[in-house]
Amino acid sequence: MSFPAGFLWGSATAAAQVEGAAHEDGKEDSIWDVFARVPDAIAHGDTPEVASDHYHRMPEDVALMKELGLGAYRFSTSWARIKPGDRQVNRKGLDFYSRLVDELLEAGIMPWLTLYHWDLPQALQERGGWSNRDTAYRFQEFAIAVHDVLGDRVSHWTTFNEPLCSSLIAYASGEHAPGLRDPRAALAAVHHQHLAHGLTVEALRARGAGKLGITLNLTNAIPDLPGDPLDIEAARRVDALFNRMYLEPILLSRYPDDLLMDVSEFGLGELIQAGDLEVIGAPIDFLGVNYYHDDNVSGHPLRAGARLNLEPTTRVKSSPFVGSEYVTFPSRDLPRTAMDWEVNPDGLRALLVRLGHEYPNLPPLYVTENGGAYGGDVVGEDGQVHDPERAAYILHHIRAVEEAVAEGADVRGYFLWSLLDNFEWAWGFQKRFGIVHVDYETQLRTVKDSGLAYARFIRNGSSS
Ligand code: IFM
Repeated sequence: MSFPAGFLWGSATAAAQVEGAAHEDGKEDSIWDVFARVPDAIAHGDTPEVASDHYHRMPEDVALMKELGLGAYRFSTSWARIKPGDRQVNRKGLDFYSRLVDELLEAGIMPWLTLYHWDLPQALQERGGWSNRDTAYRFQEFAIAVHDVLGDRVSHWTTFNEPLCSSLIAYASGEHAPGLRDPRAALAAVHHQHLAHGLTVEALRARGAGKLGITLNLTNAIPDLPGDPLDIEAARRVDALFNRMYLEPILLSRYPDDLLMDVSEFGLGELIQAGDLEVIGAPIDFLGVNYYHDDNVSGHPLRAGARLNLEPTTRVKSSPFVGSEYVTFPSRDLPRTAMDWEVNPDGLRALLVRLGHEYPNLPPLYVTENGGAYGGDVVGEDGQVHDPERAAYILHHIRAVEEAVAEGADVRGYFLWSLLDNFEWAWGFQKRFGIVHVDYETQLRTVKDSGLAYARFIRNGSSS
């Protein structure tokens, strides 16, 4: 395969998913520590307390990354570890990241830092969390504290990972911490996270930070029946809510008009203060794209559900924002992962190409997450983990990125999700995304066949 010179090959994790040490060295509760105590919030009662124990095994994990030949490692910083209770800076917490960055640089791996991957300090949640505008200013302070210590060694700074999840899924669907079902609070969270992003880009830019960007999880919203007006309308609403509500403020300093009409009863317009959109649209140097699957959308859930033999309760989603019930994935005849997500590499190609067509001022793109959870990841008698489906998933998606580049998309890197098996949020530990298997009893790491294939690919440009 051929990729532009300097193309970055990496892997990614997030603090709450891998670190553990949830109450060590001054770290206080994040909203995920608290959510994990709510009965039935997380599958099997799993918690992020120990997770993949990366906090204690960091040097060993960096050595593994080196063995795999990774060029970059995308990790996130835990706000509750660094500014516990949002009071003072906790030196011990920041030291962990300082040691991690040194270890990575020593191994020749570029540190790619994400400031926020969903784990708000609980103390701030108690003051309203992201539905409180003040949280945006507290985030800017947190970002500055991290930059003051790591800015000399970290070149790439991502403000937020997937704000869609830490707003709508956290505040409206109730599936993520803090587990609320309040559409107004969810839209306030969207706007305040955007504001926090813009304030932070301004502040870090003024401090001479290297490259600044944000990571969005984007999708192609496909009308179930291409000519059906209700399906087309439902897909438009999903596209506005999942894609354009994030892309347009950040890239174009505006919310889409159709979105503002769709959600008018929930007060988004009233939250926007003079000057906010200019701050939010502060120029960025890269856009991170996380891609897992498309969303196949219908405004006729019963019809589509019956045609596709879907269980209405599990496959038909309703949303206060979409206006009517709609059907999302999986509804096409494609293979699925253990998350029941369709495997559709061509969706990644199409997304990367169309972003360049739709946003003329698009900065360079990085695929900051892509990967698959599969069942059957066990260490066999031969001491190996044979996961051919994941290996194929990865190589097919890499090929899709190559095709997108050939069609003109300015993609500069690919980060596989995830380096390690980890705490998959409300799914707990059962869903394994890692290219390195983690035995949660012993914390033993075993590189899976997919990890070996990715390493060969990085080395030779092919998996053989
Ligand atoms: O594990 C998550 C990650 O935290 C954010 N993006 C999607 C991954 C898989 O669900």
